[in-house]
Amino acid sequence: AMDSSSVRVSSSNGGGGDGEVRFPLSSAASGALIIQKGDITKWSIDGSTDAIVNPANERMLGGGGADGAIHRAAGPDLVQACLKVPEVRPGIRCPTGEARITPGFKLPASHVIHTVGPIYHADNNPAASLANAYRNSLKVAKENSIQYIAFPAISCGVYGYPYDEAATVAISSIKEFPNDFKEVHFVLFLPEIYDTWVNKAKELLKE
Ligand code: AR6
Repeated sequence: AMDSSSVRVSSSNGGGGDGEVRFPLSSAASGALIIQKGDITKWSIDGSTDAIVNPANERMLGGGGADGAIHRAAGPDLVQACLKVPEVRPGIRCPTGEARITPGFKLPASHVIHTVGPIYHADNNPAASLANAYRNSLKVAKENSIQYIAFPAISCGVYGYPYDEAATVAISSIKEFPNDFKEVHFVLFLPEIYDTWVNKAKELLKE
């Protein structure tokens, strides 16, 4: 992220995980998909305009899981910025499958893109909703000239999405944007999800 006050030693593995695998997103351009283990609240790319994606809920005022960790790390300015996002219906700032952007405040990343994945067992078409969450996050990033973006495994925690199905949707959705980003990262907390994502990327991003 933009940061003139300190020098960071590591650049692209702010998650601090041990595993990191890189896949090309297109044959022509330099875009890459990078899958790594770690904590998304620690992620940034030094000196760049970057964003982490927050797996939020429709109220968009914080919660548990990664959402809670992101709000704690960003500090109280984040919920204040979220409160300024207009409600589209009473109590709802970000309907399932949509995305909204705020600054990152105390996070190392300069922006947070809030999106809402489906509740797996409550959604009529969870695959479509999850694909929309990824696509709309990438669209919002593009509109804000963000070249580096990091996703967690949206809906794979509290929202109960099966890991293998989620990996298919996640990686297929990223593939729809082969030339728009320098790096799209997945920063994955759980080893089992990391392994699932790496295997799926090998399958779907084979040259
Ligand atoms: N960095 C990376 N991944 C993380 C982190 C972290 N710091 N913390 C958790 N994960 P979840 P959802 C992983 O439940 O399923 C919240 O209450 C976690 O292991 O955070 O989309 C919201 O307010 C899991 O694999 O998000 C919503 O109400 C993945 O992130 C609801 O949960 C997503 O798990 C959203 O549920």
